[in-house]
Amino acid sequence: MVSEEIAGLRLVRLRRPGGRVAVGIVARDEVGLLETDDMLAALQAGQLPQPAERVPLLDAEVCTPAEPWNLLAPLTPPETWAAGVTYERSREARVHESHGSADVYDLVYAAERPELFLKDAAGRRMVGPGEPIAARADATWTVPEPELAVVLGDDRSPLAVTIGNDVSSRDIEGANPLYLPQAKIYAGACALGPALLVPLDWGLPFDIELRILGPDGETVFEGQTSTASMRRSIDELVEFLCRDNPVPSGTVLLTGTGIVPPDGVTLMHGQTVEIKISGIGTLRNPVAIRAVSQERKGETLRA
Ligand code: DO4
Ligand code: MG
Repeated sequence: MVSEEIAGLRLVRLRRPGGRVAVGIVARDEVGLLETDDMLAALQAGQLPQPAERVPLLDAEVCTPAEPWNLLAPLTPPETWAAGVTYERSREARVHESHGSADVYDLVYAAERPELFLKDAAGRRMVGPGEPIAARADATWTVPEPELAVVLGDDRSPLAVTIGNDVSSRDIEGANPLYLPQAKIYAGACALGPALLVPLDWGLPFDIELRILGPDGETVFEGQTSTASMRRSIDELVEFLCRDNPVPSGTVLLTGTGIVPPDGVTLMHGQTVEIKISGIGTLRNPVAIRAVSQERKGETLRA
């Protein structure tokens, strides 16, 4: 896919071992650190100050900083919501995984009211760049969902975009649409990052690419789409989300997937998921399988 680079301000959050967290402005292959660790405050400030310190980027696409700095998720949203069935490809996949028994997906695709669900709160189930996303121990079919994610400000207007991975258990969701929260909400089911982009032109479509890589770096699946194929606008999704709903500042809204891997593909231990969105960068996460002890008392993540 030929990606048109989307211009705008690109921001990341870095941490130094031992504590200091700083918001930084990405400029080519370095990050200019600001005095603040508060991404939301930086986004809402009218004008940003000159960076006080510069950190080289070893890889500007995935935003890997030089040591001793580490990349963090760009923010910890108080709430993360997601829209569903906003692309024709997602509508087809839902009808297929439910063995054609549920027409709710056809109906919601064409309806005035979108599907919206709560994906996470306070970052409890969210990971940042480089951290493991997870498949549930009781799921047999887990897929990544690469989605444009929108950060909302005080007045609930879109402040910035980032990349979101709405990792989902298709077998659980396909068994019964009422199982959707269990298919979508569990530890490691959401990834955000690597950067936030404040686009100069909010009207331009974003190209989205997904790659699932095997343990030796081989491509297991790759696909592309564009937000130009999305049936609904960002403004429409935000308006529905905020209707009679006290959505807090810093909330993130994932806007739905337009890329669905074929039936044989399920996320497995040792794989890596890469999602690239033009202008934002590439979000890369290894896959872990959640291992539950026989008594289901304790659980651990194998990454
Ligand atoms: O209806 C199920 C959710 C679909 C979804 O998450 C998506 O389309 O991205
Ligand atoms: Mg989704």
